[in-house]
Amino acid sequence: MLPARTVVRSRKHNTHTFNLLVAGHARSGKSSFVATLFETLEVRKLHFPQPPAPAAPASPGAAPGATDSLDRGSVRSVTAPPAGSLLDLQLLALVQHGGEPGVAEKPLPPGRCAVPTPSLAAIECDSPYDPRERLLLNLIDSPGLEVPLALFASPDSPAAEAAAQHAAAQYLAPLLRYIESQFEATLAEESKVRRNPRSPDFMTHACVYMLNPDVIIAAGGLSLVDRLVLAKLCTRVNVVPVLAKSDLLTVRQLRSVRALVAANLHDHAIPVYSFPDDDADADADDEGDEEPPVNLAALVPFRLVNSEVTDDDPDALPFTGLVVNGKKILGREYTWGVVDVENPDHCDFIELKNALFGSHLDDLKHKTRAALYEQWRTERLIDSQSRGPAARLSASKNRASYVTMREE
Ligand SMILES: Nc1nc2c(ncn2[C@@H]2O[C@H](COP(=O)(O)OP(=O)(O)OP(=O)(O)O)[C@@H](O)[C@H]2O)c(=O)[nH]1
Ligand SMILES: [Mg+2]
Repeated sequence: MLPARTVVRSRKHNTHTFNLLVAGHARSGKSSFVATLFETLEVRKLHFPQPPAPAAPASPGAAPGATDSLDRGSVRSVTAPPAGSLLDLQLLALVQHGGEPGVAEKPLPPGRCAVPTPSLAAIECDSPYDPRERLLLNLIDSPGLEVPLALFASPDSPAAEAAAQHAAAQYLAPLLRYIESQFEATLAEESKVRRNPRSPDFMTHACVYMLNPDVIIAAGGLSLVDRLVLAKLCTRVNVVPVLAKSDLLTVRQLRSVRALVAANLHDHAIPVYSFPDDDADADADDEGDEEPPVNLAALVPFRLVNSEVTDDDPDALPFTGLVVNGKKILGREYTWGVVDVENPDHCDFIELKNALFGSHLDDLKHKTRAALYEQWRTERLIDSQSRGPAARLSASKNRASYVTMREE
């Protein structure tokens, strides 16, 4: 079992906002991961943003380029029924939200999207790590990266390199626009004369990056497109690489593909999120703890399997999961057996979830603000200074406000 984090004890739950982006190869299971993850959460409430009133003027501090997802100022909350299934929850949400079941919104993002798309509702759930804490989750699905397999025939040719650069730039553009618009919104909030201490945390705290094993095998490791995408993405978000569809690999394939990716990340100095071993001391002192701590760094890239959506009963709606021996599990069924997503012997889903939403949540949020946001902000100010007096004025206002904030 993972060691408990230090928590501020109070009768009221601590609520941590966490914004998780899911990106990576096309058809690798990004949307399935979002749906599977959602099924494992103890959902308490769904917070649907209300559309802004049509006549309302734009707020003076509104960030240029900020997306609709930021307009969460007015929110309608929907409480989950006790031990409700996803279907119950969705139906309840639809009814309370005034929608028509079947045609109205669902809390999850759509399965396919042209730009990064957050879940329609912020998901308030129990921390899987500590029941005294709550999470306010935004799960952001995104379009897939098409890795041009034709490039692998002669990967070192100038033409292949140019094509890889082009594919990476095309893929990155909407992702970076999304992540940077959240930084922009944070900067706008910080720059207000009267800052809202309850301003939501817009920033993207982590990105689960899915790698399709067949693409890795065909390219003999991380392709140039992947390396370019990952290197750039890592400058803006904490990237956690995962090996998608690991149920399709044999034990030996899994071992070699995983080692290959880990070696490529190291050799090309791609700064993916490195899991700090901050629990080591606590564990050394804790002799009563029977299970050894999980070495998360050694699990990168995490082996991932998502649940199937099944519809065996013609009278029932399809649902994420399957029924085995009368019991609902999240998994995939084969002629030779069943992969259980939540069984750590089968894949690393639980370790990944515990790391993101539990043991490393604070560190991911801290790195986002202290390193990634600060880096973006510095670049943004230098850029606006080089663009002329008007931009310089706005940059210096930002800086002054930021210094004041630091000193407060
Ligand atoms: N074997 C296996 N198949 C999976 C897994 N996860 C998803 N799939 C299947 O892969 C296909 C694509 O899944 P999606 O979740 O739509 O993948 P995606 O990455 O969102 O796809 P795009 O949005 O089109 O890029 C579907 O047929 C899924 O059932 C997995 O863990 N193992
Ligand atoms: Mg999808």
